Amino acid sequence: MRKYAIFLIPLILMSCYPTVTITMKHGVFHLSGISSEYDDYNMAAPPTFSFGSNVIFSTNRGSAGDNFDVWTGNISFECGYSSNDSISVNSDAGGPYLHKACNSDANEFGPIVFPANRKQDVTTDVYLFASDREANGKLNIYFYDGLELKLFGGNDLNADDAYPVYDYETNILYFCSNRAGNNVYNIYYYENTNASKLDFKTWLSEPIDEGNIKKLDIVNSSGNDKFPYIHGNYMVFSSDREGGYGGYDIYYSIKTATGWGTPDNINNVIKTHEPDKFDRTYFEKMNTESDEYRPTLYESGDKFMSFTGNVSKNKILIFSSNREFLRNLPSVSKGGVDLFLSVMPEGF
Ligand SMILES: [Ca+2]
Ligand SMILES: [Ca+2]
Ligand SMILES: [Ca+2]
Repeated sequence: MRKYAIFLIPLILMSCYPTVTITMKHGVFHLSGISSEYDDYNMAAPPTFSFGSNVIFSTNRGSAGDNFDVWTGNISFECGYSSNDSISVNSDAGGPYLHKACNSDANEFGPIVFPANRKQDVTTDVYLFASDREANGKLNIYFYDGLELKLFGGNDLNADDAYPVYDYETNILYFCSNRAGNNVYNIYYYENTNASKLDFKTWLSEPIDEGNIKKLDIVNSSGNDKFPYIHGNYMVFSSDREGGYGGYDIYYSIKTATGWGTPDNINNVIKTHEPDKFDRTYFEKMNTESDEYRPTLYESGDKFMSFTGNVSKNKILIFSSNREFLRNLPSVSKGGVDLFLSVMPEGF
């Protein structure tokens, strides 16, 4: 089948070709181009997912498995010429994230960018990640403010803190930590009550009264609750709590006027929203008996995608998993933990 790279679509539309409506079925795509035989985790992309998006992720491929670094890469969508063609997803690894202050001989996990344009007082992008480079081997959250690397002021230096994400609507920073003991992770939040007064980067780095960092009890369980990520009124995270499909599963919570709702296993979304439109030729459940880690959620669509029918109604979720066999797919895992992309069903 003849395929056209997605960036050609606007040119096609401007010519005498008929309008193309891309039907983006929900399903799970193995990001085989960017995954490696080593472990590939923690991908993050800009909030709105374009036809082609630059991404950052964490991988230990650069040291043949010795330690994790932040790498760059990209993802692009490709569709067929007619509306009946399904979409495919291409991905490529770039290389180690170039700013030397970020990567070290220790581990770097959970990179995320707080883009400058999301908040008035952030004039440059802020890069965050977690690293265990201190002598005691504990994970702490670091950020690079465009000039230098700084420690997040809310780190507990004697515990593991990682996976920060900022909700721009409510000015709340979420992250996970095992500071409560027993080596179990919970999700915490820290409200920015100085959002209108204090420079964002100053706020991130200033020391925090530990009492201002609170557990988000509605989403936490007696198991590990990790990798919070906010998109609009959705929080997605992973947990190894009782009642899942095995190991870590992805859960979601929806925010209403009364706060975050009780989380649900994300496999239930499929049953709820679109039971008849399963395409088993390439669909695979998001949560499996293997582990599903660090989900991140995006709008699919930019100015080019918005006119293409139901594509703009979908959200895109990226996660990583150590599943070995990709059911109903021609490929198998590259090895270790690999990266996956899921197009969420309409209505999610
Ligand atoms: Ca490293
Ligand atoms: Ca699982
Ligand atoms: Ca891998």
